[in-house]
Amino acid sequence: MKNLKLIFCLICCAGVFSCKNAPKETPDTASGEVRQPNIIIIYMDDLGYGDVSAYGATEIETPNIDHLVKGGLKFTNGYASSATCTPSRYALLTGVYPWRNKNARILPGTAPLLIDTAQATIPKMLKAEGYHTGIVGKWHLGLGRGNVDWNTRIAPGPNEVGFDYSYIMAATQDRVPTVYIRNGYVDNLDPNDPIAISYEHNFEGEPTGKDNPELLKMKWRHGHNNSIVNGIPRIGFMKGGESAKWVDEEMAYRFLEEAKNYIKANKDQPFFLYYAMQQPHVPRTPNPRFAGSSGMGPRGDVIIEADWCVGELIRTLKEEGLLDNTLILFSSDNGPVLNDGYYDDAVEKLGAHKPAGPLRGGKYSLFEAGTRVPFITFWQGVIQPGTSDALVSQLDFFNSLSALVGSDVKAPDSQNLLDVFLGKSNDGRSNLILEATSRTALRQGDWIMIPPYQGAPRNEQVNIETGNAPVYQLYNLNSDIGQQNNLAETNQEQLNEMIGVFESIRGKEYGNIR
Ligand code: NG6
Ligand code: CA
Repeated sequence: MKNLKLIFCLICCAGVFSCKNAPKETPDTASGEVRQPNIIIIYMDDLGYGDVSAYGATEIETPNIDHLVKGGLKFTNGYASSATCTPSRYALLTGVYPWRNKNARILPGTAPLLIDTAQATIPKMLKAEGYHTGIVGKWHLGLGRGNVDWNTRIAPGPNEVGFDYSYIMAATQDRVPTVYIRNGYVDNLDPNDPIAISYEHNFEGEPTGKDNPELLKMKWRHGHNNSIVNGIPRIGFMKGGESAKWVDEEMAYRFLEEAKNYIKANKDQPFFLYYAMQQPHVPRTPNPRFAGSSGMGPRGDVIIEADWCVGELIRTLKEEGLLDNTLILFSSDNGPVLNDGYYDDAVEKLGAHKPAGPLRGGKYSLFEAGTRVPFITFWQGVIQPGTSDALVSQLDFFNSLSALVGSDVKAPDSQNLLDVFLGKSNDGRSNLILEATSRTALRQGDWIMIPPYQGAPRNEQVNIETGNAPVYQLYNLNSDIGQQNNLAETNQEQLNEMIGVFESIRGKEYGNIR
């Protein structure tokens, strides 16, 4: 019966009926051939709105991501929920605004699991509809319940919130533990060389980036001066686990290989793959094959490397005969940053490239470049290629995918925009709360309202404008995408309306300085 429901849903989604009205149970149509579409989320780390040639980059070529754009839908108003990683990933998987969870902020590698194991998640919802579910890549949503023993099964983690299969890095490439974890177990761990991790203190005799600059092949600029792994200084201290440590320059291949294997192993059943790539987050460590390929230094090189990985993934789907039956959602967890803690020529070799495109700000910022990111939907033969300016958020993946597969499970802050994602409607969200380092703003229609916030207007470490100002900011993004003209004073009516909407969603206690 499940198959039949999905056949019906597929017909719906091809435009015959509205999926929203799809009955939970539908009569047997005897065909039984069409099956649930596979779903792949390709999620980049810190890829900016302007980092993709199909989004206007002229100094870097991303032919494979462009292929998704050319054959799919390019969203120009697609948002991550937050300008940093953990909150965006939390929102993506749960359909809950990250500011509802006070712990949804950049997590250390030792943080406990952020998602409640009783909470609804996309993989759980899909699993209940017959999907096999897998994650390959960056997790950064915490593991265990505190005081994790990295030498036994690490739980709860991805497998406890809905993933049948997981092959992850715990936090970020610049944070310990620098090991891969498969279904809760550190891969290639030698039990005679157990792992110990601390974010408070070093382990006796272990070199650090701060004290042993002679051991470094990459120099730290701010933060990142604790344990050294592969000549790269990290955030946090680690001892042991030598045989399990990743080789940074091989990471892209490792994750790609895992993603391909996952697809091949699960091709005979509907699957959901969350392919969370590590590029172009720091430390930027292109495989030698890609080193120097962009002429822009390691940041450009790893974007080209990531683009190649996307191409390989598409090729695998094609070879396995799955491309016509796979919905691909492509996006990034937050906007771009150049200096994020290492000297790696990202600024020096940037040339004319504009990682944020025409947008103001970047990672960590409440201005547009913090959260407006490349956002593409691709489903060969189902989605008609085009561009959509509908307002959409990664939050909306949950309810849209739920509608796609005919599930009753919904997430509170997610909207069913399936028709928008499939290009059958341009009717996106009417509004969206955006978050950046615990501050929030309201996007509504063409407008963005940023309430007054204390704090520096520029984050000097990363050289990015924060969005903080002592006054309300109101911009019309249709006529002023670069947020240069604050209309708060001249358009009081619009401002007041937006403050009202903002406070009705956020409440009055949202940390502003009025
Ligand atoms: C910051 C790190 C930055 C990066 C970020 C997380 C310092 C000084 N900066 O604290 O390098 O790791 O956290 O990035 O340590 S994110 O994309 O995972 O949110
Ligand atoms: Ca990120």
